[in-house]
Amino acid sequence: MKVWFTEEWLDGFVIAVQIKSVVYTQRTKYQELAIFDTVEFGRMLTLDNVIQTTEKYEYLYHESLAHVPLFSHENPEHVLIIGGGDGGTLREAMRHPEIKQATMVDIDGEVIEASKKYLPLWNTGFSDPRATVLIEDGLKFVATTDEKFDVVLVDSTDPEGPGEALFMPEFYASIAKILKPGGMLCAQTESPISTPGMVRDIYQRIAKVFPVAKLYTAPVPSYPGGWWSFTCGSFGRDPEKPLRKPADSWNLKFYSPEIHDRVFVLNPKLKRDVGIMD
Ligand code: AG3
Repeated sequence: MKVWFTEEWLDGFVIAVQIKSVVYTQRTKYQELAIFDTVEFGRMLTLDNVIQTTEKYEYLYHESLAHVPLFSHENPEHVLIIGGGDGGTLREAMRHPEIKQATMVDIDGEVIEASKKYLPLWNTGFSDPRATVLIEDGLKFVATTDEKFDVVLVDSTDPEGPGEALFMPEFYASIAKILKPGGMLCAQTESPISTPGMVRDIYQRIAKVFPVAKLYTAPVPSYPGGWWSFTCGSFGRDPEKPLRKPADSWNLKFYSPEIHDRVFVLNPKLKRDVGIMD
C-alpha cells in the first residue's frame, strides 16, 4: 500500500510525497508538527501540513540563505536568526569563523526540541558555544531587543499563520533599527515560479527599508514550484560580491563562489513580476 503526504498549500496543485513511516506528530502551542520518513526525500519535517525541510534537499535552502549574506558582509560577528527551528540555518551560519555570537529566536520551542531529537543532520549548530537559542516571538524580539547585529537571517514559514508577521513592513523596520552600520538582512521570500506575487510584495517591502535590496534564487525541489527566492537588504556592501569563500573542509553541496556569482541572475519574466528594472 502506498501512503502519501500531500501539501495543499496552494490552490490547484499538490505536492505528494510517499511516506515510509510517521516518526513523530505533535500539536504544538502554535502549529501541527509532523516528522516523516519518506521514500524520495528522506526525513521530512512539516508544519501545518506544509513541507519545511527535507533531508535530501535542505542543503540547497540553508546554504543559500546563510552563505550569500555571511560571505558578503565585511565582518559578521553578531548574527541573529529569526525562525529556523529545525537548526539548518544555524548549522550553516556556525561554519563562519567570523561569528562571535549567534542568537536564534524561534517562537515554537516544541519544533526545536523535536528537531534536536529527530533531525540529527540539521543539528550541529545547537551545541556550538557561540550559539544562543531563545524561544520567543521573533517580531517582539526585534522590536524590543537592545542588542545590535551585523547580519539577520529570517528563516520563516510561508506568510500565513504564525509566520505572517515576519513578512510585514513593521518587522523589516525593526530589523533595520537593530542592525549595526553596514548591516544586512537576508530572508526567504517564497517561490519565484508558483507565487511571484508574494515574491514581489516581500521584495518591495524590503527595498523600501534598505538602500540596497537584491533578490536571488535557488532550486529547492521539495517546495512548490521547485524554485525558491531569497532577498538581501543591505546598509553596506553589495550582497552580490563575496569577500571570502568556504574552506574545502566545509564540504558544501550547493554554495560556491561560482554559485554566488550566478544566483543573482534573474530571468526577464521574474524581473517584470517583481518590478526590478535595470
Ligand atoms: N522555511 C521555509 C519554508 C517555506 C516552504 N513553503 C512551502 N513548502 N509551501 C523552511 C525552514 C527550513 N529551515
